[in-house]
Amino acid sequence: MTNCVRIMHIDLDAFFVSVEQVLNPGLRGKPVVVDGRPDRRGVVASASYEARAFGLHAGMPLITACRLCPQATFIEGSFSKYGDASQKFMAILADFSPFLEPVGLDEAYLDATGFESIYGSIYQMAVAIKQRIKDELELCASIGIASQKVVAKVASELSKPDGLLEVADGEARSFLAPLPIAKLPGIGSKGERILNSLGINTIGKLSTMPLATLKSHFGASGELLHRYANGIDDSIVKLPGAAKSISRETTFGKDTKDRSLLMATLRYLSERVGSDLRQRSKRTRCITLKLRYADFTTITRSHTLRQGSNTDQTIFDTGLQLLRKALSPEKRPVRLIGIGVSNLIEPGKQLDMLDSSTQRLEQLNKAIDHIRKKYGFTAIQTGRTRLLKDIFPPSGDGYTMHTPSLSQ
Ligand code: DCP
Ligand code: CA
Repeated sequence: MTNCVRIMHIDLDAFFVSVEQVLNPGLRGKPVVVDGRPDRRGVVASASYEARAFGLHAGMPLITACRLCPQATFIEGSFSKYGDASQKFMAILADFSPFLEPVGLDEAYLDATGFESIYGSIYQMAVAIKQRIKDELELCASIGIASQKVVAKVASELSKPDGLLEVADGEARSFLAPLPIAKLPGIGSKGERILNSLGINTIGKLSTMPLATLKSHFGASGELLHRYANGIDDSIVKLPGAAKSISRETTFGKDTKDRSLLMATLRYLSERVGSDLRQRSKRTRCITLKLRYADFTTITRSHTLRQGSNTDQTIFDTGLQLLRKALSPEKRPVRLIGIGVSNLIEPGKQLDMLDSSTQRLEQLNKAIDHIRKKYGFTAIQTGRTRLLKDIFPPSGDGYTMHTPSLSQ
């Protein structure tokens, strides 16, 4: 048997509601709603499938939910319980494969490539995972299996609730083709409207749209949509937490003395590092700039922060100070620039000590991460990185640089 890539996407059904139903079995099989997070009062966070039959869904104003389904039980969320359940869920998955990428609380990707020999088949492995989650947590998980992360995600979603759906290697495109475009990650309600107005309502139709047309409507993320619609996604299952440091660097096509280009590149690389740092839920205490001059001499300069930080702004501002100091007055041309963070710490209790402007900055960074995750990295650009648009071609999820900035 050939060992093609097999990725699972595992997602718990009606997560918050199901945890409440485990704690209060009287609520099982009934329409139940958990209220929104503290920062999003007044909306449905999670609705049981019985409540969904009445049209209720996450994000719906509670007032509407009450009107559509007055007999539902409305519960105020208790977030520590969901955190506990999430930890147990991830621990079960980690027993099956160490190649695990948690996404949020109730979702994860698992690289199961080569595990056929242990479980008979990947499908059987998924059956075993679902069974353990049911036995130990009394929760239902839906699982999609495919050769690409994006297809596995679509499959798990489609299989809900309590589902299991495998898309054979090589079948991704034909599996996606008949589905409505809204099923494709990356297409929000606005994207759906635009595509519908162009007469595109299935992923199959989307897959045959000329790339140029997609790019004219969606910018750089048009390329990502094109790839997804065609079942192409070579992103790997990323293990979190393992890194002791995170860095990004790039070599310029032509050695440069141009300070604005150096600054713009530094900003972009800082944003890449910042986003990775936040994804790993870490803060940094040490920021390091790396420069290689045209004659290949390489220098690194570091700065230790008094307080841990995870914002793009701190990484960039510190990097910029180091850059200003490092650039020699006679201006030697630069061949490579890089920025890294180390001395990584868990956020812990430090958050309480942050002043309100830092907290606001962290919120902003999180919001940007969210949009970028949905629409691609270049969907949001700072004033500085826009300069890069003229120099590097934006690809689906960032700028294509001569040296992919992927050093961890
Ligand atoms: N969540 C939230 N606000 C939202 C969406 C979700 O607070 N707008 C929370 C509550 C969910 C949990 O995140 O229980 C997981 O989100 P999902 O989108 O996976 O939704 P569910 O798990 O509730 O349902 P599904 O069965 O569709 O996965
Ligand atoms: Ca879920």
